[in-house]
Amino acid sequence: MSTVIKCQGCGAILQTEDQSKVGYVLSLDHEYCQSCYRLMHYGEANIHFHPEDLPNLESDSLILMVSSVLHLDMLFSYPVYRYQPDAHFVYVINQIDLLPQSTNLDKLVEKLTQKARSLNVPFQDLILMSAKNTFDIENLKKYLTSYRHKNIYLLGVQNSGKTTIYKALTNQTKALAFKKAGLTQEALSSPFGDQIIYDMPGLYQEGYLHQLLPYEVYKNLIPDIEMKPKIYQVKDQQALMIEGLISIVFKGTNMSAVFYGHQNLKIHKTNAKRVKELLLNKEEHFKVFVHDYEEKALRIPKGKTQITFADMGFLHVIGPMHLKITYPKGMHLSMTEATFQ
Ligand SMILES: Nc1nc2c(ncn2[C@@H]2O[C@H](COP(=O)(O)OP(=O)(O)OP(=O)(O)O)[C@@H](O)[C@H]2O)c(=O)[nH]1
Ligand SMILES: [Mg+2]
Repeated sequence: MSTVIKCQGCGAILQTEDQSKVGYVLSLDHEYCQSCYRLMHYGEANIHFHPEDLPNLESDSLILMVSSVLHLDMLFSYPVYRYQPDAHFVYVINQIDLLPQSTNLDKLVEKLTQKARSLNVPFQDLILMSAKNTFDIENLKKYLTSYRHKNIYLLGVQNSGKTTIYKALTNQTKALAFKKAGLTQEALSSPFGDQIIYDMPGLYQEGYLHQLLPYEVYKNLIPDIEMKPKIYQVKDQQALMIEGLISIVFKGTNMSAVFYGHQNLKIHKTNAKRVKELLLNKEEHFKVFVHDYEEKALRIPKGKTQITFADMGFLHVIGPMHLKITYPKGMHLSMTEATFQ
């Protein structure tokens, strides 16, 4: 009988036959597959594989649906409870350390709970936490032991921090947690008291930065520390250019816009007339650019509106005003009420 050996970084089954497939190693006595090794030592990400099927989950289980605060607009879009109606679901909103410190977290919980109720999402609890905060991890440990389920699954979209939580809960040091989306390939598992915690491969979400840009580029665009507000006063027909990726043309009077994202993002104001030319000659002007763009015209109603740009960050604007946004073709963009003030 042949035994299955898994990569300790991503859970892929190790194999020596096909270099183009996941889990490839020169020799089966290696701890890490070649992709994990290259990611750890050279920061390179070659193979990009996205498991598409929902994994098999035991019925009498506790499922932690992990979401990053960057993905809040899509929070309830995976109806996992339809696939496994007997399980208990707890929503874990991770990476709250990315939100501005002034965020009213109680209000956020209230809003998300309301939304879940209006969508008839069955769940036991909704927890806000940061996997980087030891206090939050200790609280989560205590919380999990209050459940009697044998199996605890960490499930959720790619890059939401499942592996980071798994490592912190189980003191596993070898599993890899990086900004590379789709890193975990197969379930990793570890005992947790008399329970077992499973770190599952991330669910694939369309339109995020990893679909549009190489890892070496997008890892520098996804925020990793508190997103401090960048405030802009804009006049009619002025535009904000965000890296070489997004342009936002404003129409209205007395307008301001606040951008929340990676601290090193390059944002500058320009005239709407220059946007086309800048994007046409993007190679001369920007470090980051794509080749295909699409355009969206948005009518912003009275009050505060949040525009989410994939997993890059948020723009807050106060309507009424009109916006014309040019952005990479296929990038996820949504308009919602502000999830934080
Ligand atoms: N600031 C901050 N970063 C976090 C937190 N949790 C995870 N991260 C970072 O987010 C990135 C992705 O984390 P992972 O744990 O690999 O995410 P994942 O959900 O396992 O991703 P996949 O395996 O691709 O599905 C890593 O760079 C982590 O360091 C958090 O609470 N706060
Ligand atoms: Mg993972």
